[in-house]
Amino acid sequence: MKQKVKTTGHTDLDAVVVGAGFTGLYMLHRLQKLGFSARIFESAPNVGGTWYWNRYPGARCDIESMQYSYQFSEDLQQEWRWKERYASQPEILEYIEHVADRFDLKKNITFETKVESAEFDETASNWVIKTDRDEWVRARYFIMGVGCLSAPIRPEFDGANLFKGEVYQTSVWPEHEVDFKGKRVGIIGAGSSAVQSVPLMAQEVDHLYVFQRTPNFVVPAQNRELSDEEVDSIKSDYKSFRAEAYSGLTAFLFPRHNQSVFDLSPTERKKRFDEQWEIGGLPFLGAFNDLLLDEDANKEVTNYWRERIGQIVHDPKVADLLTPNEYFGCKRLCAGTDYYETFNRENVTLVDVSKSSIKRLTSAGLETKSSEYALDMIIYATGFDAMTGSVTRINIAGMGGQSIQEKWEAGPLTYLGLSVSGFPNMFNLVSAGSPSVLATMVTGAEQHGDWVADCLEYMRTRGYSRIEATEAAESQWSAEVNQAGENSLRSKCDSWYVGSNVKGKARVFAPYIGGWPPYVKKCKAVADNDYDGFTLN
Ligand code: N01
Repeated sequence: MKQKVKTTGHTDLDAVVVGAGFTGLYMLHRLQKLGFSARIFESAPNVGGTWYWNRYPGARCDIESMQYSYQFSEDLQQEWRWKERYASQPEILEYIEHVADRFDLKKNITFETKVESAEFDETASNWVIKTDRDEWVRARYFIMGVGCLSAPIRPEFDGANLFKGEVYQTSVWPEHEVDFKGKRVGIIGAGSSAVQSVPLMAQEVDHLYVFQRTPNFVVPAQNRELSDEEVDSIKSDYKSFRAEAYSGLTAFLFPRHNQSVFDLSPTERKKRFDEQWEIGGLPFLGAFNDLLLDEDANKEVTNYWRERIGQIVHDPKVADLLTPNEYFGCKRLCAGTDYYETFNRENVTLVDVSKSSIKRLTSAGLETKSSEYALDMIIYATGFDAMTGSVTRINIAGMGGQSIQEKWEAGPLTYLGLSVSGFPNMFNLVSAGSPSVLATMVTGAEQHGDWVADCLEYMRTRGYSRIEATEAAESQWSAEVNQAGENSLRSKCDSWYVGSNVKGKARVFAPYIGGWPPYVKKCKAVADNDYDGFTLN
């Protein structure tokens, strides 16, 4: 395809970074420090990325706050005091704002500006990037920090435009307060966003209908305030704490028992599960070492969950509907607070839409195949075109005008997740093909930010202007990513990890599940080996 690159009315930059979340901000920080000219384009009016948009009631991180934060600056991690074990969305946003101000990043961020397209100019070896403000920017490097869960999706129901009530979506929640009082509210979805918001909405609404198609595993978060003692203890040697986390499988720390489910008797096993339930949150995954590898071991968790839900939820039919019937850990484990308990409230109804699916919306509410629900408000908690959607929603054209949509038609092809053959000087951070969502996103942001910054510095000192992954390196790495996915039970059910929640999307387990340490080692080896697997010129 012929190149259609405009060359007038542009600014010249070393790098354009897309997105002012954790990833984009750290990338900008590194580039600023190295003296590269760089600019972030961010569609929101402020920093935060996914944490800017997901401001629905109860939004909270499922990684502990002392770990879900930057570690590049000892001063920063010493001066910030996290309040709770799991930080709430407002607190995380406050933290990100603090970081942006402290490291003087906002001067190089253009807010409320969306990157619509990026086209590689083969002659000049740079990218022409167009925004929705009709601005052209020419940059040597095009770097995406667009996030894994930032392309919201919403099912298109017949009659959606007829509904007269209020409509919200958890992933693009408004800044103004939403008043639930006295209202009949329907929430569609039963993933993490619904799990976090349902218990809080239930306390306000007249009646809440939860439209559930697939039940999830919800472990109590056991959130609490952090004591001075535990904060001080970590801060007294934050470096070692971080190093220990970094050496673990997911780059965040929680106790993992190196035992099979079947190493313990049924009584001891139940005791272990009970202990993990009390610890709460994602650490439940560390109860045994074969939960995500062995089907029989995995079934033991489902049995435990059934028993637990049966004890909490009074109505056996509701308990049964809430009991997951997929592999534990296959969909991302949800951490909630009083989620199952909420279904004991008289003003909460669980509506099973697995068989009697949502048929249409009407001016007065929602109709399933078997019933009608009069509603004042509908909330979509229906998830994201995860991992690749935030990339493929930008019109990116690489060598020969090939689009990223064409390139990734059968699933994401990357080298180390970072780079795509045929798309020189483009980097895609903390996304498909790297541990990303399976590790701590903030730690991933720093590891990728450092890798790219070092790479750009390497190129600058040697006078290179173009870097591109070879097809061979890309296909080898992509095969490794796919193989690791296939080996895990996590790829065996429908989920956003495999893209099955988006109609027509190729089913591929997108993040790299081979573990954080081997991934970091591989990235380092590539760099140490003069960017092995890349062509530089
Ligand atoms: O999205 P989801 P989410 N009719 O895709 C349902 C992160 N996150 O926003 O499973 C009826 O998990 C769909 O049903 P089904 C976290 O990584 C983190 O909740 O496809 N239902 C599902 O129940 C998380 O995993 C936190 O059958 C329909 C729901 O919508 C990820 O974001 C908090 C439907 C979507 O669930 C995504 O979570 C929040 C239809 N037509 C989010 N279409 C933290 O704790 C879809 N659904 C950090």
